[in-house]
Amino acid sequence: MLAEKLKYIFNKFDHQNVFDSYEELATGHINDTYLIKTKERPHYVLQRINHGVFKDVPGLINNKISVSRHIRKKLAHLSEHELKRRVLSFVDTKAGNTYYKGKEGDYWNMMFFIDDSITFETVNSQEIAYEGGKLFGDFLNLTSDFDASELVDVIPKFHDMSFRYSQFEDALKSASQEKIEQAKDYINLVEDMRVEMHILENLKNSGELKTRVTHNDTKISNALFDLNHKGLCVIDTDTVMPGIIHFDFGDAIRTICNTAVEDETNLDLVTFNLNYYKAYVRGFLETAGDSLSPIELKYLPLGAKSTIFIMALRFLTDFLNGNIYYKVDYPEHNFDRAKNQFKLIESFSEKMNALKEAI
Ligand code: GN1
Ligand code: MG
Repeated sequence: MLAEKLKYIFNKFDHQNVFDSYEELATGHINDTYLIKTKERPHYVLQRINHGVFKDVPGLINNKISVSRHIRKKLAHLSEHELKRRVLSFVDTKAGNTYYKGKEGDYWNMMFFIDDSITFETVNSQEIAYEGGKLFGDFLNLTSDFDASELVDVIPKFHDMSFRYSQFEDALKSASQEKIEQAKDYINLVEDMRVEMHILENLKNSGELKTRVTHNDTKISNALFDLNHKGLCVIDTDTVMPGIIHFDFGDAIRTICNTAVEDETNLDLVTFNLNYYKAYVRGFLETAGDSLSPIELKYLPLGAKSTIFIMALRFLTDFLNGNIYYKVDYPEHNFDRAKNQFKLIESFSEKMNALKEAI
């Protein structure tokens, strides 16, 4: 039984609490995440890291812990209580390790659950967009003096467009004729956007856009808010590694400004909300602004477009591959996600001029 198993693993970690019950936190597409409730509190978040996707799990956990430690030092002026709500705190195992490796070769890590906090899958007010901007901007600002070369690349080339195109091309070679036919308009679109979608990678490779600590999964559901909807803490730091800031800016935009969830199938509901964009940009620049160079700033709108596109491309590729990467609820789930993201790009592109002005 899962409860027994989770209790067993929970008790491998160093705490004084009694396992009471668990809830699956099922919004992620890769790892398995559980809220572990204890009778006396605190509650914990116990997570099995997908080691098929993440090849160096100890390295990944080390990344997360070092970045949290760095942020904690920078926020040392806060009270202990406040600090616990503003940055993730990880729990070691009783054996003194940062993770527990189970008999089946699974890797588990655990952190404290932050009480009285909420997340949003979609945004329904400018205030949340603004708070999200402040939070993700602050993450970049607080880590801007962290030496990114100390972090391992948990997924090499994660946001390299050329890598995602080559995975897509491989998928085209092995996909069924039926799937290719089904996706043909989108396949053509991917081809049409090829040059524009490589601009950021070229600037990164030429050194014009610098590499620094980035989160790489800044969807709005990875921002924790307090009950008054004020930003608290950035979570899900599994993909923290060196990168350019544009995909952090962009992934927040991708999820904040979409008027529907990522897998909404009624595409009429999927539009790009310009007011949320403006609110997000305001918050983001308030906190990250000082640590951004003029060229980083200039390419933020393209960062948003490239992030929506890279997700569309990855979902489409996984659909063509027969769903080998993302968790899916039904066979066409990845195709529906891809269509949704392509629709968002269309709506985004119609508003591109206004978006540039906002920066
Ligand atoms: C995956 O598992 P989750 O939901 O935290 C993916 C992200 C995508 C996201 C789309 C390691 O993140 O890149 O943006 O799904 N993570 C990985 O919702 O591939
Ligand atoms: Mg994630």
